[in-house]
Amino acid sequence: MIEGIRLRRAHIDLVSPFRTSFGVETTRDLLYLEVFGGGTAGWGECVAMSAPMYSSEYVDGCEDVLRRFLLPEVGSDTTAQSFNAAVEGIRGHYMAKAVLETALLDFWLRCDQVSLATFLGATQPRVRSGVSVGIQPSIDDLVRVVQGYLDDGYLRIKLKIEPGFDIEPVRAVRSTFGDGLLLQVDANSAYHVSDAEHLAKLDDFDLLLIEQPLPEEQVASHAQLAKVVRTPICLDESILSAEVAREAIDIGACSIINIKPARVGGYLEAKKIHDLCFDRGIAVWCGGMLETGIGRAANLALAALPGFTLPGDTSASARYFQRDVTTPFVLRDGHLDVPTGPGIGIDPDLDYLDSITDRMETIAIARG
Ligand code: OSB
Ligand code: MG
Repeated sequence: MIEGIRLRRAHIDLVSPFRTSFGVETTRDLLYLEVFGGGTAGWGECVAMSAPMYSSEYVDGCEDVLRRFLLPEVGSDTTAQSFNAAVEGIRGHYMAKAVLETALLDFWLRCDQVSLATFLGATQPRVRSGVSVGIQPSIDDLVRVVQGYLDDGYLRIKLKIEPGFDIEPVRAVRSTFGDGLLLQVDANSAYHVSDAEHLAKLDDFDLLLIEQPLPEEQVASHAQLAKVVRTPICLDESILSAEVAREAIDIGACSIINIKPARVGGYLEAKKIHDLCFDRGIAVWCGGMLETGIGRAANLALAALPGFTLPGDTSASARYFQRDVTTPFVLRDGHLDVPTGPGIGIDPDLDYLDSITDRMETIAIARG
């Protein structure tokens, strides 16, 4: 039975600034939920950033929505499934919903001694790791940074691009590292459909995909773009549910989907998107939001499902943090192991977590 929920706010520095077309991240502003009862604790990590630049959500906003609308829905026997049903009428706020869904899933799976990977239907013991490379001050810097990640063993490189840092950086990386490199780009919505001819210049570089070139709301424009650009289009920000995914696939807006559980309200919806894409022959891969070990563990469970045929952004702990909040995830032959323990399969180092915690509060649950 659930006895209460702890809400914890913390922060952790990134090993290097991460620049995208929407801004620069130097620190992760963290929110964790811990659903506890009977000596068991289930964990969730909120992926929202400090500011609403990737999407409209931001971490302080998530805390507000959790306190006002989501946490009051939790009673002593609330499951992830019953929670989702209870908050169906609350629009949006996917990342806020996802952190609570994950903590509930982790709590009950730990009670039942079942791993999240098994629960979701994972078929792989380890997953191939790619790495997302931020926009660099110069092309020389970029080539150096990519070299470092390849030396670490990453199996796929994703370059962040924006207008003014796109064709030439991609050309330089492709010509330096050769045709064998699995290479893709992510624009984080920085272009307009009128940039189609410009983006088609990327077709020369044999990229696996171009991720989210246009704004989130412009799903239909991606279908237009797909008629001009030969590089496969992958959607990230636009895909907010399995229903949106179905529509996007139906109109030809994407041939690949980046599944981020937190962007779609949690692991149960993420699994639905996986199943839909599996049926429709749409390749998927698991994205990331610079998660610490708590969020990463759960993403690895999902990434082990059979439809995840492309390497994800699920990188090792050392790519992000000097010291992670869990036992570090370490790259071995370019792969990360999928946790096998109950629930998300890993526990935070509470002494270390306490040392980076800014404040913590226990929230009483609704009765019944
Ligand atoms: O668009 O995929 C993205 C990080 C933060 C916000 C959005 C994105 C990203 C990444 C890095 O690309 C993913 C990761 O390594 O966790
Ligand atoms: Mg992306």
